[in-house]
Parts: sequence; structure tokens; C-alpha cells
Amino acid sequence: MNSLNEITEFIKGRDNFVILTHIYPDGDTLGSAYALCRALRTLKKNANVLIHGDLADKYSYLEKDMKEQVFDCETVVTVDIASPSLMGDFREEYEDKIDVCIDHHAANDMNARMKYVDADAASNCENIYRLIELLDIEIDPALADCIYTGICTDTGCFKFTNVTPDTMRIAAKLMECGCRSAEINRVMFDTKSLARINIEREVLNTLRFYADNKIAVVYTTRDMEKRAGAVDQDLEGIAAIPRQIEGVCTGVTLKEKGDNYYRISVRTNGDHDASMICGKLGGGGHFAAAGCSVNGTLEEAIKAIVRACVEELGR
Ligand SMILES: [Mn+2]
Repeated sequence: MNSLNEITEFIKGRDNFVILTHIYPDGDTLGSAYALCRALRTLKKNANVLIHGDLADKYSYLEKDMKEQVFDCETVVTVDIASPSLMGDFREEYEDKIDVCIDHHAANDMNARMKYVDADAASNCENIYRLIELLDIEIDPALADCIYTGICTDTGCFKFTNVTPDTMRIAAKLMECGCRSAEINRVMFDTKSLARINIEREVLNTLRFYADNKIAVVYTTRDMEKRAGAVDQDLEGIAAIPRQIEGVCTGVTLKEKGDNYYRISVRTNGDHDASMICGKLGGGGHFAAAGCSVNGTLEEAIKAIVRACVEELGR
């Protein structure tokens, strides 16, 4: 592990930066990368960001007014990447050439010449903010937007237990620098695709209760997804819906993946062990969130998972 001061000095002496983001890019890896890229360019250095696939529309402001630069790569930086397996398409070319790794995952197992991991940071963008402070760069509104994006998305809009007083202090500084916090919050948290709303409407129609309303079950089928025009991205977080109902201890979501084949997600309120429930059907996961797969008709699958949930409720 290196200090941020050491990394700052190293970066000052280098040029021609390639900044790598993780697969299935989220607001934190993207915000970190574009923030660092903007900062380096402010220092008159060459820098590009590499991402997997196209930048999703809702993140387009991150790269506003930035053009890809042409240069031979000299310095490789990874941001918010916890493990080589998350490097995706970039692994083959860059895995053995990483100069600087900046991250906030406790389990980080990257190999890099210099490494800074602060597992107490709610978002990697908080690390990037500190680095930019040490580089003594003035934070303009576009740069502030990038950093703010990672902080708000990794904290569920400042809602999760990972938020620290420092998280709030940095967010306050970013507001003073002119970040568009309300607009970014709206796009990240209060905006859904029409397909998502359509699938939610159908999902709510499938709602059933068991065990004195303590267990709530919903499901999606391939037909429903087709009618809604929903792709995988639109189904993200659907499993959280049944657990949101007041009084429900265990929320179950079944997703039809093939003929007589269902992927099941279980979310509990923390009093009951979701990994135990899913373990009974050959799955596993965490205490409050777990999953398993079941072969059979929809009704058979529901019966099997509800039985497992009832057993756990009675324990
Ligand atoms: Mn992150």
C-alpha cells in the first residue's frame, strides 16, 4: 500500500495516462475515471478513459466537451476495480502493466506498482477527490459533477450505512464548486425507463402473500418482459420490491429464465437468514440477500421457495 502523497508525486512525474474502469460500469468507476482524466488534462497531461461498451445516456455529461486524445500509453491507472476478473476486456492487455490502483474495496487483490485502497471511503470518488486536492487542481463544475456522481450512486443517494461525515463534507465542497447535485440525483434515482415502469406494473399484479402476510412473492415471466419491452437493465433491483411492503419479513422474486426454470431472489429484513432459505434449494448468498434456481412450473417453484421461507420464519 502507498500513501496518496506518494501516488500524487508519482503521477506528477508521469504522462500519457490510460484510466481503466470495471465491467458493468457504475457511477463510481465512471465518475472516478472521468474526474481523474479531467484533472490530469488540467495539468496539461494526456489522458483517456477506457470503458466497457458505450457510455449510457444518463452518464453522458461525465464526458461532456472531452475528446479522445491520441498518444502512446505510458501510465495505466485503475479506478474502483477490486479484482483482475473485473477488468473484463482490458485484462489481457493491461493486467501486468498497472502503475496505479485506486480503490475502496477491502478485498482488493489487484497487482499494481502503486496501490491506494481506503475501505472506509463510501465511494472511490472520495479517494479521487483527495488525490485531486493533493494535485492542487481547482475543481470546476464539470469535474465536481463527475466526483459527485460516484459519491451519490455508491451511497444510494446518501442513504446507506457506508456514508461518513467525510462523505458529507466532500459532497458539500462539491456543491460549493458548482456541481449540479439535484439534477444528478434526479437522473440517478428518480428517473426510470418506460420499460421499467411497464414491468413494475406487471410485477405488482403478481403479488401474493403467505404466512400471515410476512412473506411476499412476485414474479416475472419472459412474456411479461417482452410485453414491457424490458431488457436485463430494466429488471435491476426488481427483487427489492416485495421487501418494501410494511410488515413483510421475507420478499421473494422469481424470474422465469427458461422452460420450467426459475431464478429466485430472496430479501429479508435482517431477522431471517436469506442464505439459509436459498441454501435449502441449492443456492446461497448473504444474510439479507440470497438467490437460488429451481426447475419446475411456476406454481411448483413458488411452493418450494415459500416452504423454505416458512421453515426459516419458524426457526
Ligand atoms: Mn465503488
